[in-house]
Amino acid sequence: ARAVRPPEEATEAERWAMRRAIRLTADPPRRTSPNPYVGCVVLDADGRFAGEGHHRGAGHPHAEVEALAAAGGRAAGGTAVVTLEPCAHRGRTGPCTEALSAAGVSRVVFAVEDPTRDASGGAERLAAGGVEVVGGLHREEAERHNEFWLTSVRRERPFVTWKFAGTIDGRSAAADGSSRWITAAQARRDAHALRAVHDAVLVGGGTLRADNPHLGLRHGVVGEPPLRVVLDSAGRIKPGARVLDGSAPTLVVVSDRAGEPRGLGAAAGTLAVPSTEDGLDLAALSERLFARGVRSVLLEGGARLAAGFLAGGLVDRVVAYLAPMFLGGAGLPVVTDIGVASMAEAARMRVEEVRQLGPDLRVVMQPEPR
Ligand code: AOF
Ligand code: ZN
Repeated sequence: ARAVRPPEEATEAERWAMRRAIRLTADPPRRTSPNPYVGCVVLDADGRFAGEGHHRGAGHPHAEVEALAAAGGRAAGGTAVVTLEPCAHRGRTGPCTEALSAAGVSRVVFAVEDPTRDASGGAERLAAGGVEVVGGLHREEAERHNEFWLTSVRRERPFVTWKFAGTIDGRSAAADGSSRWITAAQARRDAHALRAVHDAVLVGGGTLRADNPHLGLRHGVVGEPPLRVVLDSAGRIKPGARVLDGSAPTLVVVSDRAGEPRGLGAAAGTLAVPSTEDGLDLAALSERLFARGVRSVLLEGGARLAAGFLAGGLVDRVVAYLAPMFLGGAGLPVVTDIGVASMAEAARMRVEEVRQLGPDLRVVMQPEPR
């Protein structure tokens, strides 16, 4: 097969089309999981705009098919510019390589290689069929727009964002347990909005019992509510728990050694995962959530669950809301023991962004590879 050409070979019109295709995947924001965000722009044989489309979610046509339909006969001899390598497989819908060939497209420009086992290989297939293929155009920007999906498919577990609110000395509550409020309204609203962009929200058993959280969308945040996942290794959740109100799907995670929790009715599904001496096996939990189509998880607490994810190398991003106050060593830590005894073992982060929200700081970090 002929090689895929480098991004330098893309024309000005194709660069413009790729920026537009990437924008199609972002505006308006919506959840497509377990599928990726994909946008496609078709240019005619003279390099003029002929049609565009984006993917609306699992079971819906792929972006290429939408864009080809919009372009109609003008696709023949033209170029398809797409944010993800066209698929070569028959999944819920047919292979886009075939749809592109059938439409008579003579050139395909894509941004990011498809990382899935099932669908990859489209670029080689198209090139072998005599279509000119350019890969890697605006790769970084396209990666950013599909970060959750690409990362999760590559790691075969969901992208995990750990969010916490704490004092500048890393405390999430005072010695007496009081924690209202550490951060001010603006930070709390911002934190809340993170729920709308993740597939699932996860809390541990301690938080479930202590806070009885609802985990839904409030504060005027619009969107599809995320799956509420609560850890309840011993199966002790109370039927009156607020996560069981039926307003959004809920999954109760139990140890495969414990019995099924009773009295949940239709309000929640259950997922049994293996446990270790430290509690539920979080790597196994992550894999199982991925298998159920969850591509991103917002980890909301508590300190022990965060420690498990952090120590297990299962955190992909940290969003810390830090209040300018001290609670001192008697306060409760935002994260419990992560097995670090020396500086050499510290869980180091790279700062991606720092912002002030009202009186508080918002620091976004990514773990350094260990
Ligand atoms: C999409 N939308 O626009 C493109 C995708 O189950 P299926 O048939 O929808 O196939 C999903 C896979 O197809 C997906 O994981 C990705 O590898 C590939 N391309 N998927 O959902 C699209 N172009
Ligand atoms: Zn496809």
